[in-house]
Amino acid sequence: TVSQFPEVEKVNERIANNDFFKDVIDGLSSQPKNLKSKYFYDQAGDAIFQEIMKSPEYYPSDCEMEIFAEQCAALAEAMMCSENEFDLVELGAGDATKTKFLLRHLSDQNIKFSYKPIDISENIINYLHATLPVVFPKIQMEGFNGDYLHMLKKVSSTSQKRKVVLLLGSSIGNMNIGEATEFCIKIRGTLSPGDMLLIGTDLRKNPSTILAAYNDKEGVTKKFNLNLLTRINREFGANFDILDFDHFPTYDPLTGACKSYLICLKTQVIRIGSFALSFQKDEVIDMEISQKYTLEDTRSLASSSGFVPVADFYDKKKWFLDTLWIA
Ligand code: AVI
Repeated sequence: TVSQFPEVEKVNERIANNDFFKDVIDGLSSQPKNLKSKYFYDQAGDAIFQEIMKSPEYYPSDCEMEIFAEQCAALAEAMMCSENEFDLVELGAGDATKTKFLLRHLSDQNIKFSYKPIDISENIINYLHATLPVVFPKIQMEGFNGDYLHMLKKVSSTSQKRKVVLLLGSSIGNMNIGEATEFCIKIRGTLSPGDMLLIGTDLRKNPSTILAAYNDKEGVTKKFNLNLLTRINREFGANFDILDFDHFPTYDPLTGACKSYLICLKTQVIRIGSFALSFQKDEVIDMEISQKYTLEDTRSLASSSGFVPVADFYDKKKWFLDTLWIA
């Protein structure tokens, strides 16, 4: 049958069996309402995240950049890079800005390894394949496009070499402690004794400094959160008006949980595909957690997921920690 509304047909076709759609409907039908922050990163979201990293309040990327810019020799030594040939596997490589410092060091030292970036964005993997061999002609690289754990399993099943896995940028913070533990257990499950994991965590510090990083004056973080509503409008023909929602970040210094919510400013019904979802005035949508860690938190994450910590790398302010674990 030919629909009278081909646009609606197109949307319906796109949303059948779509995980993003299912998660949106599930999340917005739950109490409290929630959306998964992993969906922030469409093309516009990627660009807004770049803007966040340049904002004066958002310190985590600068801190970790400093660690990579200044401590590559120590990192390489702790990772035992000069021993047997190994695979350097990066989960969520992005444009590898920080990792390039390590790649430069390893390449200059003529250390034998393969760089295996994994990213959910095909664009990113294509970009790395096009650019890295030009900058680092001596380095072997093979990119993998897909889900972190699936691709890590694939890397493990296709290479017998020792693995050093990078999970940078405090990505682990976008899971609560329970999810982070489960995730690290799964990573451990793909690794063998002697393999390593370097994990970037944002540390607890003055609560005002943390809160400001998620409440920048320019409103970039607000735009980042609202962009997910715009994405839902575009991909599923929904009718969110972003002016009806406000950004509300919180930080609890007792638990280290930094959270972002969107607040609905009026009672309304939002249509998404064939669903009609009620929103009350002042109702919140739980959008994102950015968990902040103590050193002890990282230690218990390591031990509950089957790793042993071997070295810690801090920036000068001790605001960020890259902690290296061995399986
Ligand atoms: C990607 N992730 C580690 C960022 C963070 O700090 O949680 C995402 C972000 N959300 C708001 N600002 C930055």
